[in-house]
Amino acid sequence: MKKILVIGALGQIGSELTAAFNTRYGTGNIIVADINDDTNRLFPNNVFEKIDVTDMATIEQAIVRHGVDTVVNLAAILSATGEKNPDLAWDININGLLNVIRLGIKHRLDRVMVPSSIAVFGPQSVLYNTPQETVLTPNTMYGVTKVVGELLGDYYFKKTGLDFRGIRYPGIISNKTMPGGGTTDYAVEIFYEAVKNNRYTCFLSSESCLPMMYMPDCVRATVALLEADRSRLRHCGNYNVGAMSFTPEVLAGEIKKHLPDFTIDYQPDFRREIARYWPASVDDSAARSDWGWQPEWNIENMVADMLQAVREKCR
Ligand code: NAD
Ligand code: AKB
Repeated sequence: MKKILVIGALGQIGSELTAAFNTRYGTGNIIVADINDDTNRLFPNNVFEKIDVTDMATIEQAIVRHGVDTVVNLAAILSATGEKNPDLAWDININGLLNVIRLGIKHRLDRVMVPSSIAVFGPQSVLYNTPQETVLTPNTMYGVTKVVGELLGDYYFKKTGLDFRGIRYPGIISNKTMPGGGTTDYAVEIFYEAVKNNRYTCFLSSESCLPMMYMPDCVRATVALLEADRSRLRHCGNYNVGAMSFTPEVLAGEIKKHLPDFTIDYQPDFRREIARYWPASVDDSAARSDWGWQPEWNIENMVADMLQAVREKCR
């Protein structure tokens, strides 16, 4: 891993993962790419490439021009947006991923990372302590693309030796860049509404329990898997990782400890149906034993930290 191309670097995860890469590997070794321009000047000191992940030629030019040996592809359409535009979700999540895989094989890249999601699970999956290896019958196009992505990574690893890696992220909670059209987005929005208005109307129901993770843990997990010795990895793109699980009601209760007048009400929409078949918690024993996964953040310290950060942002 000497030169890393991060595609989709301006999104919720990319904006913080790329900053961590800059610190860890050196800004000169990280090529920032996105379909959008870096108008917010998130990465003024990195080389920036405007790349549409569905356009293989522009990715290949960047790989060759910069001597890239590792690609982290974060470009995706998430669950809620994917239900509104399933063709676009397929195009970006699958054709984009195939471009990265094909170029990884052609240019003999050291490794390729593409995240998966708890969205791979569906009505036939066990909902509590969901095993890594289980029936995967997602009922969203996003989930379908994530299952196919995991299978493609596994297939090309076995056929060609391409070192494909991925984590099934839970809902990611963060305060730098807003989430981009998912079902777990409520767990970020709630903090901004709590700080600004002391109230929040939730699009899930009070009892929708989902696995979640705070961004510092997400970054640590991603770096740990990326750096892990391949010989210790028994899986490719489908590592379950857990950190905390809660319902909107429990999260609101935790926020109330800091803001006693905070109130929540519920107007569930189509996203409640998506959440219904996602796990409440996952069994991440493979990640723990293969690459030492261990979460550091729980609901209590995450809520305290989020409220402080969002208060400062909204000042
Ligand atoms: P995001 O929507 O916040 O960011 C995606 C980025 O990709 C954006 O900057 C967008 O401009 C860019 N992009 C979109 N289409 C593109 C294209 N055609 N070419 C190049 N760039 C394009 O998403 P995120 O939350 O940062 O997710 C990153 C990855 O993690 C995705 O694979 C997602 O499925 C996965 N994931 C995220 C979460 C979460 O809670 N954030 C949970 C599970 C899995
Ligand atoms: C979404 O809600 O779509 C994402 C995810 C869990 O993959 N946050």
